[in-house]
Amino acid sequence: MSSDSVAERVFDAVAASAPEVRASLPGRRAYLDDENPSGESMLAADAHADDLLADRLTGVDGVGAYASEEREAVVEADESGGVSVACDPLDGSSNLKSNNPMGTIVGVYDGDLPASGRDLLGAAYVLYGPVTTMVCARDGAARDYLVADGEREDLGDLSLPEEPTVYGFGGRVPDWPDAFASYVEELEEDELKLRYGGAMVADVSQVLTYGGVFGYPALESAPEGKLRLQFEANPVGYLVEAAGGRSSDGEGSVLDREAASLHERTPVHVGNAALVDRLEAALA
Ligand code: P6P
Repeated sequence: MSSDSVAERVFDAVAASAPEVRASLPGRRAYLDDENPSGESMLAADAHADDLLADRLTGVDGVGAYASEEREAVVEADESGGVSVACDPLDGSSNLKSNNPMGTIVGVYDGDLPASGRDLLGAAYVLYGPVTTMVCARDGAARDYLVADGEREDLGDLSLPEEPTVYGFGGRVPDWPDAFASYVEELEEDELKLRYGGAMVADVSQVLTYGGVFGYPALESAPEGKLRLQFEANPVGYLVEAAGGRSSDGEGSVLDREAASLHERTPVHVGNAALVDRLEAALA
């Protein structure tokens, strides 16, 4: 069975689940008592999306394991062996209260987790915006889709625009290291516009649509940044690189970053190659 067919089947299962995830949001805006493995509060919507996707994705032929930001350990599927799917079931769920966009991120890894980004066979995100869209990538190519009634409608190849226009970075400005803050000042002088909405998928969609750079950098108070390597940085880095851009943990592609534990965090920056190159030069 070709790994591509498994990756495509995972993408189809995520698309098929999208209407149910979206429909589940209105009634699940309350916080649960428990926290996720990263110590963050969990919404009822996080738990529901995670349970739904775990059930669907462990049922995909060729998937041997499922892991998510919301679960301490990897869930073994019935079938032994096969690919591992790493999922952020509801990325940016804190946007639910303010009714701003959120997403679902998946990475399809060839092997056990935690894995290197170079082990990715494919990656995708769903964006729950005014309409539901999806970006999928495998074999070095990214494609854009509309998701209607759980089906992917192909909108064609996705490539980063040549000319960047937007940027968005997480963390508080006073908590940015000086070298990073200076880099951002230069972007402003280059007339890039600030676009930051608190959900990685939505902010990366701005970058893929208009060109630019998104990141959650290393902070003085948190040198590892905030975003998770397995569930956010690797899959999104893979997508943006497939769309002709670059990813970086500040030194090199996030896909090359050593994975020591399932829930580890990493600084991550993605976007037009020239802007990411300049970032690495600024931090060197
Ligand atoms: P902050 C959402 O919680 C998330 O993991 C990403 O989707 C998003 O980019 C980031 O954290 C937002 O973090 O500190 O701005 O709330």
